[in-house]
Amino acid sequence: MTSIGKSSEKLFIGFDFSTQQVKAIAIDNNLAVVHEASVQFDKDLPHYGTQGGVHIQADGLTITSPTLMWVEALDLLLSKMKQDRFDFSKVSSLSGAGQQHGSVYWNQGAEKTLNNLQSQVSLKEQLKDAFSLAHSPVWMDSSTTKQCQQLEQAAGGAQALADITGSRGYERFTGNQIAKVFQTQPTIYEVTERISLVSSFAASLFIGRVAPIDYSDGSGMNLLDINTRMWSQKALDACGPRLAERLGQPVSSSNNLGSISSYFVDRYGFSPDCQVITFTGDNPGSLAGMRLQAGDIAVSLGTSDTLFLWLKTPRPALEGHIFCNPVDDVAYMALLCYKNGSLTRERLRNERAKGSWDKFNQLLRSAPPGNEGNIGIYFDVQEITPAAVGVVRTGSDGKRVESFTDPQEARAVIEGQFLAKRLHAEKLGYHIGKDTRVLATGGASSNAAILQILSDVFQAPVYVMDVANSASLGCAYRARHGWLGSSQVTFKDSVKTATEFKLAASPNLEVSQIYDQLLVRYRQLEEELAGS
Ligand code: ADP
Ligand code: XUL
Repeated sequence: MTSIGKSSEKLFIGFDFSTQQVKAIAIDNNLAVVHEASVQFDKDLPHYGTQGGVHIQADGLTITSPTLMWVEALDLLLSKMKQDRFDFSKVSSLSGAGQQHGSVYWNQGAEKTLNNLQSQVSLKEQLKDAFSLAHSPVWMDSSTTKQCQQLEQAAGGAQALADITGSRGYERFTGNQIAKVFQTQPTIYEVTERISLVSSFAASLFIGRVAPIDYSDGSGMNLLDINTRMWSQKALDACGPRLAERLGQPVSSSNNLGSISSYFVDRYGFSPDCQVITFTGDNPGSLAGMRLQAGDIAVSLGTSDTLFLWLKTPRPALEGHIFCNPVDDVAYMALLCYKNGSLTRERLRNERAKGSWDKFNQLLRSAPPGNEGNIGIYFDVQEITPAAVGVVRTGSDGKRVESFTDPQEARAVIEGQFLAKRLHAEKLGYHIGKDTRVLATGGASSNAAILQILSDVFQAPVYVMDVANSASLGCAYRARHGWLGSSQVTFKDSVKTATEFKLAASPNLEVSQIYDQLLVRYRQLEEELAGS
């Protein structure tokens, strides 16, 4: 076997500590992927007994992952790469992402242990006493409703908290999780020397000291003031005493944290000059992987539908999240999640088109854009954006109707889903401009008829991209950008040579007014459903 990487080549690695696995993607200086590796928690580390990487406690609300599992996974991942003859000595820099919101509680003395890592002994062995809480709360946890209410109250209400931190109080957001630890396990809180996010925890392993939290992932905590990019004292005080010192100062997501710890040099053959660039959240990492630019919108049409927006001037709302932008320190990004995505589309396809996407697309094409004024909302399960459930249909006169014909129903579900995306994007401050590009990914992005409707509703061209592993790829890009020097070159320029996206649909400009009008009516209908 030959080793991976030409002798003169510079390599950059992006890691992703996600819910079910740890992944690594290495790229060369031309941004081409040269190596990929992963460790699946359930399969490769079965002794932790996780399912989907997590433990669900008896209350059904508390969801955690063993912190030491992530530590062991990193050594295993790097050993696998070493076995594959990946040449670590060529890595100029690395960065990474973590699942958002999850938190790690470092025990007293942990920083000292991190500083003195011995390369002959595994990380797991050396860090077995490093965590004051053995089980890290993760993003799936929803056990902190009380703490969310307390925090919103302290901030002056849900909207006031959103205005400061970018989001109203959310159970999975880290400030509320920390408040729960302080309230229910005060002795653990007391002995906790530092608190990290999953992202900054992973970076800490690489640099051998507790790494700072970055602005972008830090925005998923309900603690960072996204306007000043500093912790909000009001929010800190509501969550736990002397919290600022436990969190440390937040930093720009492109900060260079310095050289890799000698543990990795001696054990895996990294160069002592390998630089570690600040880690961030997986969604911010994906924004970098998709190379989103000002004005772009990324739509992932998967099991659930997700939207990322690049925003210059955000307007925090009660739905959706505003984060500081991971690749531009004066910009923002928004994240919107919709639970009723592909599964709802599939239900309608099964009911109206005998389970065939081809037949479903014929139905879509046989009803005109705007569906002659027929609108439907199909929230089969409790929706996140907005919090509502149920199915409603109205005809062109605005009156409720019980049913639609097959073509009307097919078009109503797709137009309704895209009108909802445009509505909530605009509520968060998004404006469709002449340079707007919609970047579509996920299972349904292979469907040309669906993408045409997306393009018509947003009145913007739709491009498709294969973004499997966008978070780790994005962090490999970020590693290279940080290494080039974020003050020397913009992120956008640093990824210019990456493969172009494919144009999949262009907007029919004649239908722009139809959708402007439909959007007003859709908004009314959604407000009625959410208020009922
Ligand atoms: P996940 O979010 O779980 O990673 P994917 O992005 O792979 O999921 O999307 C899976 C979904 O893609 C399926 O639920 C399926 O309904 C949808 N899908 C696959 N092919 C098509 C198609 N041709 N048209 C519309 N939807 C499709
Ligand atoms: C985002 C969120 C999830 C996690 C999953 O707010 O909770 O997307 O980041 O990894």
